[in-house]
Amino acid sequence: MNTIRIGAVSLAVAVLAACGGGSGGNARGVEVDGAWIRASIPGKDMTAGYMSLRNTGEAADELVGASLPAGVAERTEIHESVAVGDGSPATMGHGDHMSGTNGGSTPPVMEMRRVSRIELPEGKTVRLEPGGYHLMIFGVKEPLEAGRKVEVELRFRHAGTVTVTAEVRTG
Ligand SMILES: [Cu+2]
Repeated sequence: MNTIRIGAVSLAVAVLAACGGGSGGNARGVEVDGAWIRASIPGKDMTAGYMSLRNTGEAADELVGASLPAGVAERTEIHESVAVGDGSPATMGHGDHMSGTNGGSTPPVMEMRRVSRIELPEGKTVRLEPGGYHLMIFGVKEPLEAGRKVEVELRFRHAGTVTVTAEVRTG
């Protein structure tokens, strides 16, 4: 009997410790800072969102999804911008016989791709910023003007759903 009681007590302590983690208050283990959305240009219904994510928990987590209120935008994806085509013949756009002495100095082209998640190692800060990871926001219903505040719902594999307020800025 005694051993069972001890087991139950230490389990309770472990649960308390896990819940007491994120002192920032708005996330169990993930703190979100500096969220902003780029003001959209009239006639374009696409824009991007940025922020920094700090995993204050004791284990790795992942950002797996995000969304804006349905009245603001239709769909939000997680994207990554990457430099591609650095000197590869395919990007030259003419002929397929390279002399081989060119040195391959084609400037890299920035391209973005959808990713299913962003890994958040414990104790680390991962930034969503121009030229890197970002939230791609599609189907913006009306132009998002600077100064406006938009609620962004973030879904983490372990920390669950966290809602933050992002400010719309021009850059
Ligand atoms: Cu994108």
